[in-house]
Amino acid sequence: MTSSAASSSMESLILKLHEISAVKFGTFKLKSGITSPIYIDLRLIVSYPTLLREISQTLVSTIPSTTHYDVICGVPYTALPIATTVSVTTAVPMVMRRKEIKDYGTSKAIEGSFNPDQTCLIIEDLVTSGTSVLETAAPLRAAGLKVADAVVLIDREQGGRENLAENGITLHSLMNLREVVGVLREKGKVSEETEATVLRFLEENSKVSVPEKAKVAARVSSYGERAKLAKNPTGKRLFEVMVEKQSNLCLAADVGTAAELLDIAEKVGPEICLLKTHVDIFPDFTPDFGSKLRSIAEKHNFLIFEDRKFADIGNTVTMQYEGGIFRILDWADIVNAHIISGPGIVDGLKLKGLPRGRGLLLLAEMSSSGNLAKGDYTAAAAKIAEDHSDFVIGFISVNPASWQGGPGNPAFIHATPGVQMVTGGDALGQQYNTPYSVIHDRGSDIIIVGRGIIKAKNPAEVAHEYRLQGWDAYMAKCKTDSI
Ligand code: S5P
Repeated sequence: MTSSAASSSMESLILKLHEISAVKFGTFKLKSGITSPIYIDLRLIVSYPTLLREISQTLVSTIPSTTHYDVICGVPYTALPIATTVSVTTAVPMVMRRKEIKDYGTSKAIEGSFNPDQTCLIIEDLVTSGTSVLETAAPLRAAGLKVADAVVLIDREQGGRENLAENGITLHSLMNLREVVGVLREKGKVSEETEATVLRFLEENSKVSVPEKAKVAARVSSYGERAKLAKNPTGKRLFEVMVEKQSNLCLAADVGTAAELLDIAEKVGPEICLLKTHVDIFPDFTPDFGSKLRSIAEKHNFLIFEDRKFADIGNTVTMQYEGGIFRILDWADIVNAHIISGPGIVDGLKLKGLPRGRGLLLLAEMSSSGNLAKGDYTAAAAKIAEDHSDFVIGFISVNPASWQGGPGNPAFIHATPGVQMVTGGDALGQQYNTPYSVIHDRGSDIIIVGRGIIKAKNPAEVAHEYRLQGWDAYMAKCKTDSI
């Protein structure tokens, strides 16, 4: 399409969108919390099939001819009819991303047939920060598809383009808000004053690129720098392993037997910095389990974290840590503890653990819905950690960016459970966030992934994808730091 043809079809679209009230002026509170003088609601277009076809055709002409794609995927829900129309008119097959993964049936995140090495173009109606596009790119990439481009009808110019570029996605947009309001002003549809208000809003909000929380999360140092700050040898080692393996992935290996655990540790070992166990679920636990797991950990260079969640008084936990059938102290580099019983629990565990160079994570927050670890409780965990920074290496946390003062002392590691490629939960209260959101927006350092990996057909492959996503989110955060 020539540029004048392109601009006249853009003009015609803007006028039609205005006519059906898909473009509104007034005072609107956006999802991001900011108040906008302009609001675009493209959900309406399903009622105007001719317009839907026109949008789809114009959108296709926006994609540079050099852009290669084998399949397309619309971001649910508004862009689904657009993607479908594009697919029907261009005969390029479509795939669909499920917003919620069913825990029955096939449990697929991506519906449709495709080959894992194909390239997928993402189609979106409106981009603000780019978060929705990223949420769709994640499961597509996890399924093996390459995602390098996204095409959008309207770019709100609020950081989405930059955010997507940081994640390897080039954004192609048909128009931006400035153009929308410019055309409407030119055609006498809005007043000069309204145009000025919108332009002023865009000026003032052009840098709403990352959520406020992410800025808090974006603290200075890299994992490598932070290794130097860690006082505990295991905490230091963990940071170092993360850098050596470019991995901030912890596998929650909640499999049925010790034999299965050793098997998955061997397979997924190259991808992870940490392997988390719940040894008390194994019917076949034997005293040589620890040494077997340690030799796999040495071979693949990862640390071992027994998720024992100690909760008793200091004296009792010393015995639970060292004794019993499991003899956790002998083989687990890291254990964790609730602080419900007060700081004595840390003293107790430290008594046994510190001489062996072990480390402790405190449960400052939990991922399950309705949990009570929040507010003053979380703040108390942070304080206990500071008082025992020789033994405490960090926290199990969920949203350290929201803590007062953010994730805090960079010597401490934040590890976050409740991670899958898509947000959602299970039937028993677990709540999931994406790797990007956990590392980049919520200010954590390590993603703890269980069923997202162990229930996959090929756990090693999926773990690889989680590693890449976790690491990319960390790299994106490092870039934000240097701004
Ligand atoms: O708050 C928490 C703390 C932990 S350690 N929520 C959690 O889910 N965990 C653990 O993380 C939980 O015991 C399980 O081993 C893992 C999450 O597994 P997934 O299958 O839901 O990813």
